[in-house]
Amino acid sequence: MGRTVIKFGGALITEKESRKVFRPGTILALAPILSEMANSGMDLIIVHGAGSFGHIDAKSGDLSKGRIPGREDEQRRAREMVMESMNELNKSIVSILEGEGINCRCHPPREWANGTGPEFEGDIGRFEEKGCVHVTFGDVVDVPGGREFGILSGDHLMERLSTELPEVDMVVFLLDGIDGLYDKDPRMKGSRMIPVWTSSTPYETSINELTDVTGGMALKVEVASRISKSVPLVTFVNGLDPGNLHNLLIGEDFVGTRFKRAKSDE
Ligand code: IP8
Repeated sequence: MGRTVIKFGGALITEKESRKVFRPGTILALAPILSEMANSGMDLIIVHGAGSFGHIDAKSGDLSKGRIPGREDEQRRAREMVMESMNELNKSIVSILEGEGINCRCHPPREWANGTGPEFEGDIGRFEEKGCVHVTFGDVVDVPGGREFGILSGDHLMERLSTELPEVDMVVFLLDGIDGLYDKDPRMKGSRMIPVWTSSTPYETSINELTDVTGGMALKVEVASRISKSVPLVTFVNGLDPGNLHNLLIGEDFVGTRFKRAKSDE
């Protein structure tokens, strides 16, 4: 069995609009499946988003812009708050996973990563150790130069881990209650799930500037598309459908969006 990298989207694991409200039920439902996979030899890496434990406070302190002269104290407080909240969220997730018999090893990015975006610096080799499920998350990190700090998205961690670790053969983005990527807002009448996505597939998405400081669905699609150049199976599936995730992980038919390279990209 090769390596699988899974992202728990922030909207799946928290109430996105209400500051620091964790949704334990979603992880409780997924944990037995992940435990079964990890304990039958699958090398698993979990990346989780921040949801309302990170985006709301990061937004009010404008942390993604880096140091803003005149707002240093306010930004320092916001950074400390986001780091503390992310520790809390990570602890809540890991304690559920460990309760299902998963041996977790956590890698808070502030301790090993520097810079934001897909080119951040940091030793990814630490995720290669066998015998445990590695867990990391979107975080506030130091940034070289005058910016001093910024927000490293879990989606950019997904990209680097999926494309640089050896033998990654499956990448899964778990979404909140939708079966995959839709051609337009899934709440709109007539919207359709896209079963196979290539770079020429049209779709529309919007970003909620109030609750998202990284890139929302558009960033996920961009990252998934780049990962699909080197990983055979890259998917978006419903994080609220554990049975479907199980099918995907054991190689059976599943419902979701599969990212493929367009012929013109080859
Ligand atoms: O939710 C953002 O990570 P993402 C991290 O994976 C923070 O984009 C702290 C807002």
